[in-house]
Amino acid sequence: MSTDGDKIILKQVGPSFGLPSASPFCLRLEAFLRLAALDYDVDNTPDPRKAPKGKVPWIVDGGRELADTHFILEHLTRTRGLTVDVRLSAEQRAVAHACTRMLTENFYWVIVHSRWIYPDSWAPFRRDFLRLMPPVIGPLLVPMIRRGMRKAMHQHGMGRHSHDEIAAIARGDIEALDALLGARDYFFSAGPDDGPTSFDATVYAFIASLLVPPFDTPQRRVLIEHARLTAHAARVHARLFPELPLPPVTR
Ligand SMILES: N[C@@H](CCC(=O)N[C@@H](CS)C(=O)NCC(=O)O)C(=O)O
Repeated sequence: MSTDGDKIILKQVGPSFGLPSASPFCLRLEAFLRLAALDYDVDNTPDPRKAPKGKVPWIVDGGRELADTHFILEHLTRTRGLTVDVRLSAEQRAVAHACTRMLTENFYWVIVHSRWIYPDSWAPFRRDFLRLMPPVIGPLLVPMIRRGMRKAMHQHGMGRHSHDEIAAIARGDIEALDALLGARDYFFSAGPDDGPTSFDATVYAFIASLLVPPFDTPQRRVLIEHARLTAHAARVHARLFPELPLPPVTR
């Protein structure tokens, strides 16, 4: 960890499943930091209870703690005068905003279901997740976290649907993103000079989080049908995390 007060410190859940973080929100933020070429150090902490809002990720910037990816992206864009999104029109920003909400408030729970709830993926997910936990108390904490996830899924509403209905909900979000991307390399790009924007980083984080962990779930099978979207995730990953080649996607 850096002692340099000017460097951003990213507090996040550590790497898992071949991705830089087990958490889609942490992945969103780190992808953004890299896209914007900001200098940062990572502090992998598995305990969201230490976070200002009890959730990961959060950052320390100039000694100040800041939570929530939405507010962090806004803060960094404003304080660093970032230009990663300048090529987007007002209409494109509005669509990106709505789709970001779809990913963070709806699709996130599709991912949670595929990891914490879907019966066939539970054993392999538990095995991988345990590696992020402290050795002795980890196995005791995991059932408690799973109970909390079930409760949160129920309160959100996603947890009241059947597995097939959750796959149908995932299909709606996936088809919307796939249609919006079309044959382009990056969202809303008009040609080869248009690189990724913060929206590409966000879509990448949530799509890769369902795609890469090798848990065979109905919603992941739906995603694998959409080659343009999965290729987009691989493209963004290769550009932003070249040191960590994406593991081959297996069924
Ligand atoms: N709105 C937050 C959501 C972050 C979030 O839900 N993080 C999850 C991990 S992916 C978390 O910390 N969950 C722990 C909990 O809810 O207790 C953001 O955009 O940063």
